[in-house]
Amino acid sequence: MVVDMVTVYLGLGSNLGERQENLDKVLDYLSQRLKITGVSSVYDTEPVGNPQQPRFLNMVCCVRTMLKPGELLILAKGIERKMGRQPGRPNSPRPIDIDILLYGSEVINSPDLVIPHPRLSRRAFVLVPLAELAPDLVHPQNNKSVKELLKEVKLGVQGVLKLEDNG
Ligand code: PH2
Ligand code: MG
Ligand code: MG
Repeated sequence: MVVDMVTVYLGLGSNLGERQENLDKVLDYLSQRLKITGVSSVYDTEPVGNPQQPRFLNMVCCVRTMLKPGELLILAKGIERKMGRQPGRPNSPRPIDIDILLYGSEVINSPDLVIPHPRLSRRAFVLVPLAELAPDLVHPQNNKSVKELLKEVKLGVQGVLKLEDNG
């Protein structure tokens, strides 16, 4: 039997409560439903968009799954809710945000799900950790590698600080 496993990159962010604990917890929840094959370092990052909110911890993880994009979105939203995120408050601080960055090389434009993540190419807090896991991965729409995309934003990068490995 051919099993349709897809490689997916998820962006994780937290800027409310115990941020590191929130990231640990979300990885635990995700591992109950998906095979996690890679995790980046954790970065302390300046909030983008609404500067009046607390700093984020951001990281990226790579998973392998048979879930379809819509099923994965439902799983992600369910975990966000379980971890106390209030829906419908787009730019407010959140214990956890799970973004589907890339789903294989699929391009999806539906009202509730856009993949690749539309702001992926200009967000250093996504590209820096993503480049740790997959520097040569090619963006299916602009055909640039993660490494190239990172170089483009790097000139203007501020406030993406790698947390020291204290384990
Ligand atoms: N997420 C946002 C908006 N701004 N800024 C940082 N540094 N990290 C995030 O995860 C983030 C953000 C919307 O989801
Ligand atoms: Mg987000
Ligand atoms: Mg989100």
